[in-house]
Amino acid sequence: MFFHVLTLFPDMIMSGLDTSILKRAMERGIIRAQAVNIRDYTLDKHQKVDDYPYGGGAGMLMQAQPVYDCTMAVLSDIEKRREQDGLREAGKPTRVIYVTPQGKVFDQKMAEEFAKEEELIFLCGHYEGIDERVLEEVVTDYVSIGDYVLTGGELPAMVIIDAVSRLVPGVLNNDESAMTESFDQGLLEYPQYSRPGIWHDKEVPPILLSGDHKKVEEWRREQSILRTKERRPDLYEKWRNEHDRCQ
Ligand code: 6GU
Repeated sequence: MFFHVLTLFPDMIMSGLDTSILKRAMERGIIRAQAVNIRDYTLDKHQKVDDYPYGGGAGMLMQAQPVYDCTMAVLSDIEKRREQDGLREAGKPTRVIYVTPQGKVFDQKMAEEFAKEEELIFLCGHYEGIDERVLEEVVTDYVSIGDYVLTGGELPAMVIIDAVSRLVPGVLNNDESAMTESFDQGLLEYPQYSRPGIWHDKEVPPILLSGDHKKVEEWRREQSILRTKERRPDLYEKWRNEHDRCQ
């Protein structure tokens, strides 16, 4: 999986991805990432990439030209590389994801869809956004990470890259993969305990020490359901409808 992030703050992206599990995956060549500076594509003699919005209003807008040229350069690099690699996936359209609070809200299901791609392009906006005309021409997916406003698309792009990367085969080791269960069936993870058996007068639920694997599994499933009902009634309702059963 190769992530291309088009941004005015490339250092933010590269330093964000250069740690922990993603760093290990990049060193192993399982995932690749590059941050492309949109400013490198401006034709303005003062390197300007923004201007005032027509009609007035607060803030500045990113202009169409540098965003368009930057996107086209990355798309054509991808196509060239595919042709060199012996036409693998050649001609396949590459998704261009614009991260914006006006997008569809990102979830685990979307992460699974994105993980099927070989290359993903993220377009990060800043200021008050990007000229609508270039968005119409290059963007395939509008994606938000939740109903709040951030200063730019870099953190959302990194959030999505993290969630997608951990689904790419080989990125996680076995222990890490076990964590996948959280949203797997639309339920939250059950509570977990480690040593010591008693801490602050609190005992580990005795069933976990019983050695009865079937009972443990039943208990965990019950806890997942209870926890989802309590903490995320919206997810619980969805789970109940999808499983068409009562608890
Ligand atoms: Cl994707 N971008 C920005 N700028 N703010 C956000 C967001 C994205 N998702 C939630 N807030």
